[in-house]
Amino acid sequence: MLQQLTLLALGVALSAGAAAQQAKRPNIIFILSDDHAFQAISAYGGKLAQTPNIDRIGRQGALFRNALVTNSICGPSRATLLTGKYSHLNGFKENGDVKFDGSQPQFHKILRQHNYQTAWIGKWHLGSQPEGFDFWRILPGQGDYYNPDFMEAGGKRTRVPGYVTNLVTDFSIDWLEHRDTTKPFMMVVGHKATHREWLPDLQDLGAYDNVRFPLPPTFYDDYKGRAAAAAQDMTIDKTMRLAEDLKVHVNYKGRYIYNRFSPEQLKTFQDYYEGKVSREFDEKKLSGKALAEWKYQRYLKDYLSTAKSLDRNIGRLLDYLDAHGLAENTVVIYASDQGFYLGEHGWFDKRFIYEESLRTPFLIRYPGVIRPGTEVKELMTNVDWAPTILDMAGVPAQADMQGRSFLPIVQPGGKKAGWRDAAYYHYYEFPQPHHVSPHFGVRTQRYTLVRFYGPADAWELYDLQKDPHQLHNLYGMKGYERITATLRQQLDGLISEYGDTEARAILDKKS
Ligand code: SGN
Ligand code: CA
Repeated sequence: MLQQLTLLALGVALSAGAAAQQAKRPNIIFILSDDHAFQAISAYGGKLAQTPNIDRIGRQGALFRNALVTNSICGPSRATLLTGKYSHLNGFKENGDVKFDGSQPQFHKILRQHNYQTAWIGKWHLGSQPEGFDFWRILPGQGDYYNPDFMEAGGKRTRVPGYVTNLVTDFSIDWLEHRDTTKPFMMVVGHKATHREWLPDLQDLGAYDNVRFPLPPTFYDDYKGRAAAAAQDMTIDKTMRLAEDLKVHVNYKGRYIYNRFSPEQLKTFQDYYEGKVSREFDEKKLSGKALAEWKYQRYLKDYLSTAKSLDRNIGRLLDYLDAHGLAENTVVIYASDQGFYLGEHGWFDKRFIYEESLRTPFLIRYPGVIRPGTEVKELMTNVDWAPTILDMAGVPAQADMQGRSFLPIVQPGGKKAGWRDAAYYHYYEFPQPHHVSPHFGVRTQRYTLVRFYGPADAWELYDLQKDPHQLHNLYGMKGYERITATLRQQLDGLISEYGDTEARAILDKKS
């Protein structure tokens, strides 16, 4: 009897403890933008633009210098966030026509089982509809910048007047306003910005007109010794379209994105792009390098003007948290689905294992746990995102998730021993839309070793310390035999660890 009573008392004590623990469980907001390059974020030292609100997250928390993605395109990155798994296991390797299998385990479903209220708002881009959220309201496909359609559970699809970044923020705040306040929450805010074709909000048109951006040192890369880089179709010079991308004499009637504009929106837009940009283009009569450089300037102006609204809206969300007493107990993460080229190697787009698209911005504010101004150099990848979020909620990660919680390495006095010293990457989508040869590889603090397969069938090796711009492929060069063998061993180990049988077969067959 006594024993029973003691057990009972213990049970009460435990559940009170669990309740206290539960009360402390943080809310989590994951802001996930699209194609936003770290070079365009001032917290990363980028000089191109000021991003005071994104910077604020890092200043009050941590900034990751080596946050890498495992497959640098949109859908696959989101599928990895949801599942904590590489593309070959979650089944979403390319954007294409594939549909994400939403019946599989995902981090938000686990949170929901543990009493979290969950939502995904904004860009989703996974072909199928979200499963297992309390609420979702998404952009169909890539979504539109102006007067976009939104979809909700039950298939309701409505066109909403306004600019996409403002709307996604409005809907996110609206969900917070109406949430069940007895539960902690996890919300993903998925932005379309800064995806191609880079349509800024009307108020930001011309925001960078008086700026001349420096050409990246690799703008005129000749791709010597790099067959895949030479074969791509993603240069500003040749691939970027004057009309659709840079809005020079757009066929406004013929393009569906402009058919969605209201007459007032269209007028403001045309006043700028016809009256100013296209007129300047006509007057200059550029060709050759001068034209490529003009395109680069216009690209950055549109891209950064689109990002300006993104930063402003992130400020709006942070202000909401402040004003409603939520900032202290809410983790805020800002990340992009991958990095992006802003003229490096002459490119826009992403896909390659090279630095600008491999590394993605990642900043996190976690009051009371992460010390303000923390900088993390360890290799973290997007398979770590789901296990980390579960860890923050005090929930064990599902056993077959392939990442690890990074909380131990980001906390004061962080335990860095035993953290990964090499990250694995595998990109698949070929040939459309940018003709980037599939490849897999390994990235350590200092080196990248990559195996391209498909039409460009070759190895590449880079020493990031000596060659941060990755112009010199050292593979097969004298003096690099030992490091190549070490990296090759690491690559083999990772392929086995993650169970990438396709990569294994390619290595076994051809090398
Ligand atoms: C579209 C773009 C491509 C871009 C992909 C994938 N072309 O196809 O430039 O690489 O999306 O982007 S566009 O003419 O339609 O803009 S992702 O972010 O969704 O992976
Ligand atoms: Ca993207």
